[in-house]
Amino acid sequence: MNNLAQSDLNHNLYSLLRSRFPDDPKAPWLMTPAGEACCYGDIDDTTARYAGALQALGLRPGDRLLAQIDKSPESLLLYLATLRLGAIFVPLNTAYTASELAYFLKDATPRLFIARPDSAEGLKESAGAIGALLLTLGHDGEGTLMDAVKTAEPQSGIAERGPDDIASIIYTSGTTGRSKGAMLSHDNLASNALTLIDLWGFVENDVLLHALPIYHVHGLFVAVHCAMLRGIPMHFLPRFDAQEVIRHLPSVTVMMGVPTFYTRLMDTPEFTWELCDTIRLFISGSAPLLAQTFEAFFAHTGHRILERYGMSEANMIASNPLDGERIAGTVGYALPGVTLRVCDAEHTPVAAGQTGVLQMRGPNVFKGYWQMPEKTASEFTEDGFFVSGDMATMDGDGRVRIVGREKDLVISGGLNVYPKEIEDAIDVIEGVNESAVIGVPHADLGEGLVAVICPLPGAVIDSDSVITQLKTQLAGFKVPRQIITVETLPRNAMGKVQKNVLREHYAQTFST
Ligand code: MLC
Repeated sequence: MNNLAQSDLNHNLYSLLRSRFPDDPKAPWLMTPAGEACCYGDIDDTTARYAGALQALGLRPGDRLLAQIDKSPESLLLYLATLRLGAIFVPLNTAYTASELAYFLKDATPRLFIARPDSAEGLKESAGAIGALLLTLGHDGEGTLMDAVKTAEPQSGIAERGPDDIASIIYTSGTTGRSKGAMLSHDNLASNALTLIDLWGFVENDVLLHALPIYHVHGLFVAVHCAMLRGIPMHFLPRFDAQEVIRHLPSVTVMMGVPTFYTRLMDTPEFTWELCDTIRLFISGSAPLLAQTFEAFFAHTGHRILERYGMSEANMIASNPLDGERIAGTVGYALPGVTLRVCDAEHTPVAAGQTGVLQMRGPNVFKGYWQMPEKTASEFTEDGFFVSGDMATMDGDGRVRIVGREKDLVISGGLNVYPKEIEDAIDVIEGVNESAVIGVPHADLGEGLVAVICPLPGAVIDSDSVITQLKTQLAGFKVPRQIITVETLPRNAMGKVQKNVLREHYAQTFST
């Protein structure tokens, strides 16, 4: 196979994953809700066929493959085949609209763009404009990608990759409204997963319930890599659905989720203490787990949810302990091999218990933002720490508590939203003078988006029309759930909008 070779020194993550496949080829890997199973023994041959197709379509090591596809066994096999070829997997949230996608296509300049069959027609032009080849993959494995796989010559090698070669780019929203692609190397991903399987005590007879989306680090890297490095099966649900989760709970031992999963489960009458009999670990991350959710879940099930902390730029960073005390409102300790410090604005560590910005260094920390060297440089300190933008405290024994955000960011149902992007979209709507988008407490999503809009003199804002217009441009999770019209926005002496005043004022918006 061209440019592909096998070597013990190969840092290709696929090589590591394959080395951990169970000896029994019939060992189940993915189990679908329909009861179908994909086995570990089939992964290598299948990804060789996918890799053959991708290579025949022109994908080479270092090329980007952009994917906006539904969660399915085929989409996971596509990820593995892309790794195997040494190309860079760039997954995108399926909620992104065509206008959002146009940005990602232009920024990532992929060789191949894999889209869902029903959205492909509208994306042809954007793909063509940057010279990307557009193929389709549907949730049942249908589409032109599979047509290519069926006739492909298998490529059974594994591309030689070095430790710093990029395996995946994960787009994160940006404070300026422009999404940044966090470049994660093969070693970033491998080191993190190897740490986690020990830290969280994964054993051969574990079974993972996988209900997360696979376009973010939580579902794609943390969950999938942990399972595959221990060779355990995953119940692979297309999305979170409380009834489906409840149906599968008695046959699993570990579940990973965002806090919304846990609050929704508790709101479902069928979710009982007995249903959790086989579970050894519930893990939560991607958004703050409220102390009241932690306590209520313990009272409901006898389980103390293990809260951990991570971000796209560094995968998993800190975790409450498996065996020690899990304390609500804290994210535990730095992962082995990861150094954390809490610093002031001059990057000097503050005293234990004091608030500052959390900084991190370790094998998990990304290689920078795709094609943004200046942005990358500005987010690292001279001694190589990544400045997270999260405000934190650290106890004398190293236990970390996230207490706020330096950046103007909202986390809704485990998804990051930067208000600037939404404000930019609102401000160009007819009749709008200016706007401020905030996140306020929301029982289901943790934080819900509210847009506070100041109209031009004499103009009247129609909330429904604002929402309808925003939906044509922005993914649904970014569209405010409530629009409030005001005469003026509160400002400080410098003229800056006081979002803290707005957050306080509208804190009860979603309380019933
Ligand atoms: C969907 N909607 C949301 C939303 N998700 N609104 C706000 N916030 C969200 N997160 C909207 C849709 O636009 C739609 O609006 C309506 O809700 C129903 O859509 P749905 O697709 O049926 O939603 P649902 O299935 O209920 O999804 C909610 C959810 C999901 C919380 C289960 O968003 C989810 O799985 N979140 C997990 C995200 C995640 O994996 N994050 C990890 C990031 S990695 P309308 O108006 O059209 O009806 C990371 C690092 C780390 O942060 O540490 O892990």
